[in-house]
Amino acid sequence: MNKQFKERMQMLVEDYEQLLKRENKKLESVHGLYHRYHHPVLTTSHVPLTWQYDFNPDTNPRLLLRNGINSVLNAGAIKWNGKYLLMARVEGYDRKSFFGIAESPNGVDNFVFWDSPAVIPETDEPDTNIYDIRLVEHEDGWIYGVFCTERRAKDVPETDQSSAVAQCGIVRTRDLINWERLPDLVTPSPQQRNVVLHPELVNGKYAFYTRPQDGFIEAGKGGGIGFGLADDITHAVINEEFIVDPKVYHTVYELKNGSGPAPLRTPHGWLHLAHGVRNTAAGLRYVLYIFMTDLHDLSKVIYKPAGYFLAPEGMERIGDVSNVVFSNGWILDDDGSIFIYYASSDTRMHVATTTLDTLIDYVINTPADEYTSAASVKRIQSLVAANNNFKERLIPAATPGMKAYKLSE
Ligand code: M1P
Repeated sequence: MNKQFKERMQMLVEDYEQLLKRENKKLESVHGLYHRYHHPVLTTSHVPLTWQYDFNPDTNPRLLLRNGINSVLNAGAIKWNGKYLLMARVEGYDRKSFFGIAESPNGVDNFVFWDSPAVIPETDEPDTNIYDIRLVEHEDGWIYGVFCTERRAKDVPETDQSSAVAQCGIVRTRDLINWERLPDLVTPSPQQRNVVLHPELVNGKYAFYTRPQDGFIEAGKGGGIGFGLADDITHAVINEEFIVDPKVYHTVYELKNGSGPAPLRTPHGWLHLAHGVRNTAAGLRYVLYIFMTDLHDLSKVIYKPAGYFLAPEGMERIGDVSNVVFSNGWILDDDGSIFIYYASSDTRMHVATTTLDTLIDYVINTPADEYTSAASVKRIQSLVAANNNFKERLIPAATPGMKAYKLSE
């Protein structure tokens, strides 16, 4: 082993071990809805060195990187044997994504990847790329993973090397190690992304939230969150698909939207986390929003606060695909705590913590969108009027004329 090899190995191993031990600090929350954390929970630096380097001094005397990792993002999540597990989309320098499971004792730090990436069997039509898995413990006893499988579009000329078809792949497991691949979901739509399996049967059928789209990037006449039932999960076919949460002009989901993780059952309804996409002069902006559907009629949205719940902030705004937050995993703990796992700018994973009670309060009591500026002003006026009853608890802000108040001590 030469000196360069030895020094590089020591540096790599020391940095890696320090990172895995690093504590994550909960940040103050001004809005009270959730707490962000100081550090991302999973990054490319968390990926095992053994996936990236050949540690044989004979074949890699300079200890050069042999298999670079570009990003760690869009993780499914599950609590399993007392550990918080993220099944992350790990993307190599070669642009191919695969899934790696990392576990943490507390859900906010010390995430360590399992020894090897997950082996996902293929169907007769091999996947070119797989990503964005949603994990769900289903009432039928299996743990399912539904993910996006991407393949090159057929019948396109050789000059077109970017047209692709996205569909929903399905795997299931009992141990998160051995995965059984089922046939891809069949729906009436040309393409699907962001498909989520509902955790309970509906009239004995498997219920899916879908995201129909006409093209690979452009949602076209699709783009809302759809819903459909399949008789058999081993050959899942949705014959009738309809939109439960449409895209809407001049909202944060004007261009497209998609379900996040599987919804959570609450006494008031099913709690959903989703992403919405809008246009800006600087490109697309992805934010997270929350809504609730009826306990008995899953296709009926009963509460939907206006606007976003979580938007990219600070360093989250910068990355491979900037101005994006995306979530396909959350964990509800026995004590009512919720861990929301989200990726920023298609680059790294973060956690935000909150409670089920807080999210129920948020979804039920936050005003809904009324779609015009005038309606927004009216809403604020009635809030100001209602707050007049509590004026004695407020003092004017220091600058006269600034219509801002702060709570008195
Ligand atoms: O780049 C942002 C996201 O774009 C896609 O989401 P959607 O289909 O809603 O546009 C996904 O490819 C996702 O992985 C990615 O984070």
